Amino acid sequence: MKLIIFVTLCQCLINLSFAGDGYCYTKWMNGRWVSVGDCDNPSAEDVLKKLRENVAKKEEIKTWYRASNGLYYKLFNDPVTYATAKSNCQNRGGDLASVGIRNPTVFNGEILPMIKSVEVDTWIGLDDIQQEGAFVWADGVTLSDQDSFWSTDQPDDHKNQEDCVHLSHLKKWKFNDNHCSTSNRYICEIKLN
Ligand SMILES: [Ca+2]
Ligand SMILES: [Ca+2]
Ligand SMILES: [Ca+2]
Repeated sequence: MKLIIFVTLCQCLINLSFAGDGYCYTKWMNGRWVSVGDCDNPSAEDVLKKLRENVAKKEEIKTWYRASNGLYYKLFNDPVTYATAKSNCQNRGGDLASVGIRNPTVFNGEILPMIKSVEVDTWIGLDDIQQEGAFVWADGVTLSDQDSFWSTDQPDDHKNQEDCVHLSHLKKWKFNDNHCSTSNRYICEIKLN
């Protein structure tokens, strides 16, 4: 009897694992092991895996260019739509570049030399998707006249279809609004804590 209680106790301890807000454990029922308790939440193993992934992501960001404003930048050369560019940056923990673009020192001295290496248009984090004519930076700041570097006659919302902003290589890297579905390369910006 004592032996049975001991074995059962050991099995419980072995199978008991902390998961989310509660406990998830396996129990021998009707001839098979079944999961009992709070088993919907991620296991401790999953949480650890996620933590390791985050550390690896952070290490990767540290290989990016660190600008004088303390933020990290990387230019991605695969041509994608504005939405894809944005989500690719967000998946890495940042967004399309905004803070550094409206900082003349960082923009002219650090970002432009990076972008000028190849003459291709580049998405930045600026659009008027939410409200026509009201341009908002990726970090939520409203575009002001002070940080507007539009090329001549832009933004023109050509055919009422241009809501996403890129740096135009044909227009001396000034801003141009374009179709968001156009494929351009893009520059991400990330703040590491
Ligand atoms: Ca529009
Ligand atoms: Ca527009
Ligand atoms: Ca335009």
